[in-house]
Amino acid sequence: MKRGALLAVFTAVILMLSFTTYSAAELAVSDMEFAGKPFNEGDDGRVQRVLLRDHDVNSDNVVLTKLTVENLGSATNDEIAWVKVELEVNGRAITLVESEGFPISLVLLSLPLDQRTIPDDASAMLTIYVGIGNKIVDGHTIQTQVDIRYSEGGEGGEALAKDRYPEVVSRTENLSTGLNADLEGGILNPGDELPVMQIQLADPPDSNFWGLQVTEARVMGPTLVQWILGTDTQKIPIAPGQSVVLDEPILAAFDEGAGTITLWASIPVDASIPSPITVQPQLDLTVAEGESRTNFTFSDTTPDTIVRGGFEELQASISQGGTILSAPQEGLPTQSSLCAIMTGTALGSAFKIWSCAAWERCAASYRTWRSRTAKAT
Ligand SMILES: [Ca+2]
Ligand SMILES: [Ca+2]
Ligand SMILES: [Ca+2]
Ligand SMILES: [Ca+2]
Repeated sequence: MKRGALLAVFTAVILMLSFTTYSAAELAVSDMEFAGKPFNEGDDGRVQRVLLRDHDVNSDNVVLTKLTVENLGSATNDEIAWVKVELEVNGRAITLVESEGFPISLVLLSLPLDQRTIPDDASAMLTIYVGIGNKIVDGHTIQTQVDIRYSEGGEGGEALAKDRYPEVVSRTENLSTGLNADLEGGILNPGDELPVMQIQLADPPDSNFWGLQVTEARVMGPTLVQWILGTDTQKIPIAPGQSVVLDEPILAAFDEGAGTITLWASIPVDASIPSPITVQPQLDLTVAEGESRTNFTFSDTTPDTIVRGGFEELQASISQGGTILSAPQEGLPTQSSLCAIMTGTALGSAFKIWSCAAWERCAASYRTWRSRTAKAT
């Protein structure tokens, strides 16, 4: 063999040996398959965890030398407020880097050795956190990929870990809302306070701990009506026709929960109602989740009617829902007392409290009684 050929073989062997030597340092780097909940505007949290494990026959520590983190997802840096990479070794967490976006390329050599060393046959956890900005594109994703370079003894190595489950950004306004269609329209008399609209609100799973609060409301409807907005435990009067910022927001739903906001119409006892008034309000709500605000408009689909109370309106008054009436009462005959007297007479007993069903039954008996009386006279 010629001298030149021998040299080539020798060089090749040296190269092979050096390559083998280079890949001998082996740090097991594995993505922990962290899957977070969707991020709303302003949310933050972890997106990827990577386990770094030294497990070999040598007794050398592993020293991290370079770190690269890129985002393979569709979210741009405009949607990301910050990125943080943390390394936890022996129960001690060190922030390796904080950045305004991706990619991160970091030479670790300037960091003290104890902050980037994984002791022989020990493990460490690398965690990537992101903070989400306020302008996001719904459905965009964050999928990080970490590239780690390290040395062990005199050798070096490199490993990649790609986040198996991308995280998604989701706009706060994706909270689900709906008008309760089961709330029927009915009749309102002076003195009544009845629910006329119900809005269901739900906060889908997210990375924050905020529930939903109504912070501002406007009701467009008859000015005669006194509007009350709230829940079973929190009721706030709302002046008609103007946007009202609530001093005390109404808690509509807990984080990732669902709840109902009710609009009651209260008719003053002394209201003058020369002719029936239709109540079909429009309700504007501002719903806050943390710092995010979303506006919604709902229109009542089941109108109610306000009519003057009294004997002649009895037939129109029977569709009230859920009212509890006490009867009989002294003084001028009201619908409830008349009805109680009629039914009481018919059944030969006295009734103290009328449920909705009893009220309708009583109204039916009254109509029967009236038609019989009319026939008899
Ligand atoms: Ca080792
Ligand atoms: Ca993930
Ligand atoms: Ca949410
Ligand atoms: Ca939430």
